[in-house]
Amino acid sequence: MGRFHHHADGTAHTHDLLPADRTAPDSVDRHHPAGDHSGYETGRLRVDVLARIFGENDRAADTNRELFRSAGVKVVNLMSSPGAGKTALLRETLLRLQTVARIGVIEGDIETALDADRLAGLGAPIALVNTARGFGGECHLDATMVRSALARLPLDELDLLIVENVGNLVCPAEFDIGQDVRAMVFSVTEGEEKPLKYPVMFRAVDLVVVNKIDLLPYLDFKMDCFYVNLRNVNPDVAVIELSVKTGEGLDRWCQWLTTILT
Ligand SMILES: Nc1nc2c(ncn2[C@@H]2O[C@H](COP(=O)(O)OP(=O)(O)OP(=O)(O)O)[C@@H](O)[C@H]2O)c(=O)[nH]1
Ligand SMILES: [Mg+2]
Repeated sequence: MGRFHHHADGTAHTHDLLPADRTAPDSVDRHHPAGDHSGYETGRLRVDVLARIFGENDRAADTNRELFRSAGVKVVNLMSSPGAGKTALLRETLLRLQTVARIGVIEGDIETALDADRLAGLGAPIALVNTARGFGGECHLDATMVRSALARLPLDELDLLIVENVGNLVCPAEFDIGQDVRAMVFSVTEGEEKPLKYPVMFRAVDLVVVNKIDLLPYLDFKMDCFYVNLRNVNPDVAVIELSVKTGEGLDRWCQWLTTILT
């Protein structure tokens, strides 16, 4: 039987019992993914289960990649811990970039259409994936879940597809969804040590958006220390500091997105 995937809040998921495909980014040691899979049994069985899960996801991600390539759409996998500002950033992105590029969104959440609703009415097609509906309430999107949303998007008419992953600083980093680039939103309210504590995520991404800099005057957050920690786990990662609330730095984010299109 399956081993449970225990979360800090005491809930558990049967990660290894679900049929969905999963994979890890190249930078992740697949035999010892540093996600919170501590509930798995150790030893040979654990290795076999994870290898099967990630292998199946790899194949599904390759299928997605081919679909994206033939449709001529670039894909961003946008990740973060809950509440870092992914949806807020996406709202501003749609408002600013809809005239430049045809953007679609896959909105990933365990439950509710709350975030999808926040992005509605801005001219972009939105496909919601609730992992609690048919995907065991998983704490991340995997390639099969993303694939399930593609039929609800006019892929051929899009230039850019942004996938808002489930808010979680661990698991989403381990699953390839067939994206071109991975980006994460990091909020300064999370603390400067987070790259050291959650290295898999910070190592997996091409860009770190440092959000909520409007709050810096009210926090003890040490930006210098954050950069040291970040460079420690991912020396070459791009960084954009911004505030979705004030708009500061949003032009650099939009510029980064448009460079993906070329
Ligand atoms: N002060 C401040 N608040 C922000 C900023 N960006 C987002 N927020 C707030 O942070 C909260 C969470 O933002 P969301 O956009 O819902 O975050 P999320 O990453 O989409 O959250 P999940 O989808 O639940 O993982 C909201 O109350 C936003 O208004 C910012 O730049 N500054
Ligand atoms: Mg959100």
